[in-house]
Amino acid sequence: GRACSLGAGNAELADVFDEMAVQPPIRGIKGDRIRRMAYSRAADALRRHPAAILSGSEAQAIQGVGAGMARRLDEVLETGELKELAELRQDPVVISVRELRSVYGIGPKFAAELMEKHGVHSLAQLRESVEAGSVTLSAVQRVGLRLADELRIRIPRAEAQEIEVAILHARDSLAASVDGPQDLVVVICGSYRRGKAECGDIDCLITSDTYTSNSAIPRLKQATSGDLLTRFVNALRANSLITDDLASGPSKYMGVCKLPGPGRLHRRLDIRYIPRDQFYFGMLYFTGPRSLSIDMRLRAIEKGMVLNEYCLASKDDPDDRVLVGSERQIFEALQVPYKEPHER
Ligand code: DCP
Ligand code: MG
Ligand code: MN
Repeated sequence: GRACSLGAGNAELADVFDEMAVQPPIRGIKGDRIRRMAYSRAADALRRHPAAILSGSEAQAIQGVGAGMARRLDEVLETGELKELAELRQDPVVISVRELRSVYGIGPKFAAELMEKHGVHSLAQLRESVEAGSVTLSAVQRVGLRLADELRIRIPRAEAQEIEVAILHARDSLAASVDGPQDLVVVICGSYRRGKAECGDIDCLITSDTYTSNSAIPRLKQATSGDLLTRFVNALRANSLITDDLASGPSKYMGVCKLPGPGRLHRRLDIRYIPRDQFYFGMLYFTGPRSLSIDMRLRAIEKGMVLNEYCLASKDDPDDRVLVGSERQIFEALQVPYKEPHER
């Protein structure tokens, strides 16, 4: 519970909403995405707000905070907690859904089906049912279930650094191979780049000079990514770093890695292959945190532009892009003081 309602800062209030946003749905999954977004938006708005929020009505004046959220804020400010959240934390259905959904590949629908049709409420029961043959999982869900307990453990920074070294080593061995790419740039972003002491996963961005887009709408007109991502993933596999694949596409790979040797845990690895001309926009976005991206997008809108993970462009002419050779130049273009990754 919360110690003192009067001491509740905006960040603490935002934490309550963030926790609500990650609660699994209880009354069906319809409209759940909207509910989650409302909580996340409110949390982001509170975090960004420069002055301490002392009442719901005060908060409602901020964009992103509606009447429902204002009422909840009043409750937290007055009682020190949100009853809904306290109840959700103890709700057995919610606890079961959360446990089942902690498996990579199990979404809200399947979790509900497991509970209602198969009476499966925990990972132990899920393992039994799979063993007995009454529940069938996809290959990805089987990986998720097998590694569920390991994958929820966060990665200490020292280990993330070792993984980075191993990934860069694989990059170098790929470069040294026959027709190996000499220009493959590899940067670990996410919480790791922000200097956090622990990371949830490894977010790896790669680019090469041979991969560029010439449109502001890369999803529509993307230069062919070639097979460099596949070759890079194969190199990581050849270096015994990747143990399992979860999902992949032409510019995105999701899988599991583990450092060689005894006593190591499986870790989630995301790789994104980004066109060279979009790389710094991708770096900014995938370094996060999300709140910084939101701030900078709002700043771009104020200047009649659009910022996303691909580019900074004129609102009226998406082909009128700002070309940058560093993240710093994105900050400069928006006249926002530069922040080093560890300050973000
Ligand atoms: N990101 C975002 N919006 C999302 C998801 C991600 O802006 N809905 C960006 C910001 C994140 C980055 O991508 O910092 C990487 O996503 P992660 O989920 O891996 O988040 P972090 O690396 O920041 O945290 P963690 O340590 O939990 O992995
Ligand atoms: Mg991450
Ligand atoms: Mn990630």
